[in-house]
Parts: sequence; structure tokens; C-alpha cells
Amino acid sequence: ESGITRPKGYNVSFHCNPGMEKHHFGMTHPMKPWRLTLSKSLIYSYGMSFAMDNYVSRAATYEELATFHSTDYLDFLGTVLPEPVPRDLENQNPDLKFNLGGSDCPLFDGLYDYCSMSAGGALDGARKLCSKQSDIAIAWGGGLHHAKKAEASGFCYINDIVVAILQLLRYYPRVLYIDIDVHHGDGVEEAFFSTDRVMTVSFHKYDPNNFFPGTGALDDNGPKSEHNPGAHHAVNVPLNDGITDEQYEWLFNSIIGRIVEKFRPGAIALQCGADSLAGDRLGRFNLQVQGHGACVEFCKKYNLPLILFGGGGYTPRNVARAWAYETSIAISCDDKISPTLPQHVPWREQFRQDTLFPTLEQILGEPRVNRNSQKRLQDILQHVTEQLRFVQA
Ligand code: TV1
Ligand code: CA
Ligand code: ZN
Repeated sequence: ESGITRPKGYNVSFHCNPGMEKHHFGMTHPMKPWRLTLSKSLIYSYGMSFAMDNYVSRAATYEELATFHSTDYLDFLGTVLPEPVPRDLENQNPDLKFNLGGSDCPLFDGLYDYCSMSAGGALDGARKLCSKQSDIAIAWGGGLHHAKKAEASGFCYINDIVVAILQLLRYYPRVLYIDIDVHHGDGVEEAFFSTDRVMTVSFHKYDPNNFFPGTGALDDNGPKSEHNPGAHHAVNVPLNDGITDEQYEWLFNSIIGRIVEKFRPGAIALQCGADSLAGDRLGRFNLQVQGHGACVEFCKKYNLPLILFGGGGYTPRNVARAWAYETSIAISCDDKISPTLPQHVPWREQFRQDTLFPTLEQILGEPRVNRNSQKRLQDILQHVTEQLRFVQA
């Protein structure tokens, strides 16, 4: 009825754990794990599960998390409890241990379970690629790119991406990491700063004083010490408010095209943070579902093992649209997917309009001013092209 059938010749695996979705960061906190429920509801209503292998992911083990994170940090994360009473006024800004318990990274009930389930989905997906049981793996519950070896940061506690890429590196000589979340993928970049086996590329809003995390300038390309093989293997694409689908697609395709040609990755890991969409509560870009999805489509065309992660995304109805559309691209039913939302999708009223592709006017009322000149975008491409002279496959 939906017209969606299982494509022959390649497999897509879908990894999620409903246990993740019931967790709460706090009433006013922008990160709502419930957006995963809304996304799945749309994906299932379109009938896409019939075209994929669906797995309930297991929680990652302590040992698996320790492939990246320090045991001191994991031990603490495993034992901290939510504060029984809110902090009093004198204690608003205590020295946080491992940056845990502040407003960005609060301690909540079941925190360790939430983190290990997010990483479990990403790791299961990576393993499916390694064993060639899947060609594309999807883990919308992952993508938490800011977490460090021994520090929580920006709503992220465990870096599921790093753990998954470490798994991919057991089988693939080189992995390309691409990050289209509106924030800089600093945790993943830092984790692979000293290796030439992972190239990291982040597209993000950059304003060192006014936008989190403040890193990711065009010329931050990895420590340039003489004996660091990882030098030049971090690509940063700093952007301004209001970038459009057309500009983003041009820059993305040009940059990724050149990188794949030069670096010749064995697998691609793509973080699909949906806070780069127009109308996001925290984001500043003017991307539409089509432009965001075009990045997935472009990566898919290389026919390399591909893992898709979630990430940011703070306007749940748009997150659900983007990740549903991108799931349809993965299973290549994008030419068959109906642009009208299915009649019986649960929480249908959440979506406001019944289209998968709302116009900028429908999303925003009035679109944001675009502060990206074509000249600046050309300069960015020029810098990356020059940087790639130092990169060898
Ligand atoms: C509680 C309640 C926490 C309301 C946090 C927005 C809140 C933010 C809140 C918020 C908020 C940030 C900073 C400031 C660093 C702090 C998943 C000096 C309305 C991947 C993480 C953004 C993005 C962190 C995560 C950022 C991701 N922005 N309301 N917090 N301090 N933190 O700026 O990349 O999407 O905003
Ligand atoms: Ca990014
Ligand atoms: Zn983000």
C-alpha cells in the first residue's frame, strides 16, 4: 500500500532501543529523547521497516565504552545519582566533576542506561558493516559528537561515534567522518587528532564568542607538529547564519567529492544532526528537509559502507521529517515516498502541516537573513583544496 518494497542487492539495518526514549534531561532542556519516538512513528507509518533489517540494539558494555572513555570517568558516570533537591543559590556553579551535573549535562534518572543504549545502537550498526551483513546502518539514537574521553559536554556524555569508528577501524584502513549538525563535531575531531586513518569533516555555524562550542575555525586542521600523522586530517567548514539548501549542497558536494577522491575511505560515518534545519530551536541555518537529505544521498552514491547517526535536533517535528526522509533515501524509496504524511501517523497533529517538506515560509513565518556570501564559500573550498595537498591515501 505504501509502495515501499525491499530493495534487492543491498541491505539496510536500523538500530534503535525504545528504552532510550523515556529518559528526560529536564522540563526546559532542549534535548528531548522523545523526538526519537516521533521519528520512528513517522518511519514506521510510511512502512519503511519492511525494507530494512530492524534491530533492538543492546546496551554497550563497560569494556566497549572503555575503548575510548577513561575508566575513571565511566566509573563516576555509573555511580552518580541525580540530585535529590535542586541546588541552592550559593551552589549554582560548583566545580563540576567531569563537567557532569551542570545545566547542559544534567544528571538524570537512568543516565548510564541512556548513554550505553545510545552507544550500543551505534556499535551494533558498525558491526553490521564490518561483517558485511549491511551496506548501510542507521542509528538515530547516536551522534553525540561533543563527549570527550573523560568529560561530558554539550548534552553528550558518551561519544558513541568514536566508539563506532574504532570498531570500523578494525576492518577498514581509512574512515571518513562527516558531521552536518549545526555545532562543531569537536569530540570526534579531537579523538582522531593524531591519526591519518580517520579524516573528520564538520560543517557548522562558527562564532567563537557566541555559538557553542566555539571551535572549528577554517584553519584548525589538526596539530601541525612535524611527527603527527593526523596533521591536515581535520577539515572545518565554518558557516554563518541563514545558509540555504542550494549553497550548502554546492559546498558539501564540492568538498566531500574532493576528499573522497584524495583520501579514498573504506567506509563513511555521517552524523546527521537535524539542528541545521530551518526553524530549529537552537540552530541558525535555513536548510530544508530536501537539502539536509541531499547530503545523505550524495554520500550513498559512493557505494561505500555507510553508517548514519542522529545528533542534535531541537524542533522534534522537523527532526522526525528529516530522519524519516533520510531513512527513505537509505532504502532508496525516495522516488516513491509520498510528500504527504501518512494518514494514520501517531501524533499527526505534532507535525502542524501534513507535508514531509514544509516550505521555509511554513517553517519560519519569515526566513532568516542569509549571511553567507558566495565569495566566502569559494574561499572555504579553496582552503580545503589546498589542505588536501597534504593528504595521501
Ligand atoms: C537547560 C535548560 C539547559 C534550558 C541549554 C543551548 C539548556 C541550552 C537550556 C543550550 C538552552 C547550549 C552552551 C554555555 C556553554 C554553554 C547533540 C558557557 C536555549 C549534539 C549542545 C549545545 C549542542 C550546548 C549538542 C550549548 C549537539 N546551547 N536551554 N546550551 N556555556 N551550551 O552554550 O551538537 O546538538 O538553550
Ligand atoms: Ca557539524
Ligand atoms: Zn548540534
